[in-house]
Amino acid sequence: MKHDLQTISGLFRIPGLFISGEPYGTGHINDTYKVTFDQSGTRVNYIFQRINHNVFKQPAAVMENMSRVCTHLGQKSRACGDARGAITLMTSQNGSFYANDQEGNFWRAYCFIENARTFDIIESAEQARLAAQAFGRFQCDLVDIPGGRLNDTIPNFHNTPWRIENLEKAIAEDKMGRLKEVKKEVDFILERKEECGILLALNAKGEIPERITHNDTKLNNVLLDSDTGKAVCVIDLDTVMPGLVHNDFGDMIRTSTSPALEDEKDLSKVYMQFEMFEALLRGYLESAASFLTPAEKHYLPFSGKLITLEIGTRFLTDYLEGDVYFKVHREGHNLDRCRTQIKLVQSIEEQFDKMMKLLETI
Ligand code: ADP
Ligand code: GN1
Ligand code: MG
Repeated sequence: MKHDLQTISGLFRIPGLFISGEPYGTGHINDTYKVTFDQSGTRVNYIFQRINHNVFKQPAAVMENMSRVCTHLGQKSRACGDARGAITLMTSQNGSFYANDQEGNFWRAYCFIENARTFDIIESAEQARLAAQAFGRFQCDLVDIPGGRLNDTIPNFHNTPWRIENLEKAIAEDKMGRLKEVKKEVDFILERKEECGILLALNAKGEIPERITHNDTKLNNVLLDSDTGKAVCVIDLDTVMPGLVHNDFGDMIRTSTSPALEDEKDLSKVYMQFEMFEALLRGYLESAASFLTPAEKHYLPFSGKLITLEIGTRFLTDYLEGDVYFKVHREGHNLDRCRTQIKLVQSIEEQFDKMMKLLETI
């Protein structure tokens, strides 16, 4: 194990005795562990996370957002009698919501939400509807969070033109000599460069508003009840910050419409299943339609293409830069991920007219 979880557990005000801890989940950025304590003979689980401070340069600002969001959502869900609807952060020995270890890492701990699980691949249209409804409710519930604008935990996180510029820099440097392998992927992305700034331009003109968004609405960032399949809680809150609703809806299309994993090597398995898109749209509008403007709604189908292209651009940039950002588990992992994103963009483009027609009928 990379980290001494027993020592880390001493940094938090958690009652009982540490029993064990194991790596948990499939995230690309932070280190996540499921940790078990003995509390008077009962085993109680927690999630411990080491915040990746190369990615989140100001962990304290992340935790300030997170505690505000968890407090607000916790109040709302408890008022509805729902004890599992929001993440509960544990307090550290110094009274804040994070703690530093001796190596200067930032740690946080939260209650483990039991009898719920995540999915890396969508299993049914109903699941897509419920996940999208949960992310829509998440945005809706944060509309009235008190205390002013949230911190930007990663500046330019969903600034797609800036992501393209970074790709262009990586191409110019070609640090690892990998450019020759990826000419096709580079061309595909750069041919679509002009479309990347559409939403930010509308935002700058005041035609699409800034809201509080999650910004990482991967299907595996919502816990679903193990028995009923209903959405229990939206998790992974590091990137909750001001943004466009399209960041969230786009990432739902990216991660919840294809019947394949993000790193699938057989690209014939990667495509947008229209019924999943339809379920996402219906589910999301069930909870978000009340606050969305017509312009925001109009660009929901486009957001799928934009965010998939954006994440594909980031995977390709990281491949060219030598895999310094996303965790990789095999040779060419980021390139495989980039290729699935490109395949998915193609599939979205092929079905785009149909997607727009569906939107008009809802
Ligand atoms: P990452 O940034 O690495 O994706 P997440 O916050 O999404 O980290 O957590 C990783 C995994 O841990 C999730 O996919 C989920 O399965 C599990 N998880 C996270 N928080 C909780 C929680 N409060 N209760 C139960 N499981 C959780
Ligand atoms: C990362 O941490 P995780 O795995 O939920 C990344 C997202 C990407 C995603 C691609 C902070 O999310 O932006 O869309 O990988 N998070 C960060 O799978 O960069
Ligand atoms: Mg996650």
